[in-house]
Amino acid sequence: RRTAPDSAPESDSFKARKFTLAELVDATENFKAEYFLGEGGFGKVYKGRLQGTGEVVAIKQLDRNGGQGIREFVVEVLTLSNAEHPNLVKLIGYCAEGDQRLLVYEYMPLGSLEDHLHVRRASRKVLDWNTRMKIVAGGGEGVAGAAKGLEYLHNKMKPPVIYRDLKCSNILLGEGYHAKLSDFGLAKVGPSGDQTHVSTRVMGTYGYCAPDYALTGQLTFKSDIYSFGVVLLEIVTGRRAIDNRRTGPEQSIVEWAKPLFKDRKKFFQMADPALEGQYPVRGLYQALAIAAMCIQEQPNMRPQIADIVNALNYLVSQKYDPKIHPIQSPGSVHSSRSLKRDSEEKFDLGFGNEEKLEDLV
Ligand code: ACK
Repeated sequence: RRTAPDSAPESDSFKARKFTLAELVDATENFKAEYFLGEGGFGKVYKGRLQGTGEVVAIKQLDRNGGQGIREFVVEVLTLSNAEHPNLVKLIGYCAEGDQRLLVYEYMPLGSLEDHLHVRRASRKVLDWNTRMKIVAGGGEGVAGAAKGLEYLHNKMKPPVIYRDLKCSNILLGEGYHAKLSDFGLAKVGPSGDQTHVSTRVMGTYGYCAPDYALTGQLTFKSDIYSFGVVLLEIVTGRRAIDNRRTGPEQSIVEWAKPLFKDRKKFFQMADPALEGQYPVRGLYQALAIAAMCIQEQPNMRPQIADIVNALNYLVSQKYDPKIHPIQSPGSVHSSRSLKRDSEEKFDLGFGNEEKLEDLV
């Protein structure tokens, strides 16, 4: 079930192009309001069309708020110039003129996963189960998902990279919901030699940040795995990582999920109501099992990304098919014998158990 590793490119095989400010002003008709796509952590993003090639791109104009923005700019150019993978947003080029810092990326026509999951639009259908799994895990015809992008950063890049800011708003979607990771301003080169962590100032996004990293500032690959677990939980449940419209422990998706993970009869309560029961039961269990392992408090209990990719490859093969999967509702499902057998044999999700991911699928 393991897919062939896709090797990292030679470091000089991909070079970001240097743009002049005039070229990017041209491409966006002087950053015209109608081309504004949105505002990310580090600046405003515009859609543009490059003169000459006609290529449609996304142009991020970094905030000019002192040194931090510049550092992120350099990290992003260096990280992405050295990376090339179908699940990482391609950096086409950059511009550093006067105090202006801009990054030019491939344009991702469907926008962010955050927007698809959490913003209802009349013009758009709710993401169905199969599409959600494709985004996270990939699906058929060599289309890999967000997890593969993380695997590339952790296991294929030389030196390996900790992403540090994995969240739904940084997962962008191309045609056919092909998912790519974006925004590498916080990325860090991973520990080398015998080191298990790099010590840094704690940065990232509240709600996605691993508790061990938040507490100690010790950043490990397992910090990204925790964030991945939060993203997977959001995808399955439709809840936000932090939801300020709720009160108490329900505000945090992790605090809400932990007690539910202890009782498998409650798993059905966790499926996004917007799915209207249209998901394969085993798929729901497996996705939640993976998420539960990723968000464990102890970093060394969290799985490695390669194991997650393996488990997800299997999960994505369990497509939802309305002809063979009845629509689920909490009441109807508990009486299903086959489900009981599946769940009791394979999914004992007591929090902190030491089952390997392979055993779960
Ligand atoms: O959710 P969105 O539509 O997708 O709004 C945000 C906004 O810019 C701030 O990050 C969008 N965005 C960022 N990078 C790209 C890109 N490469 N292609 C298309 N949209 C992008 C993101």
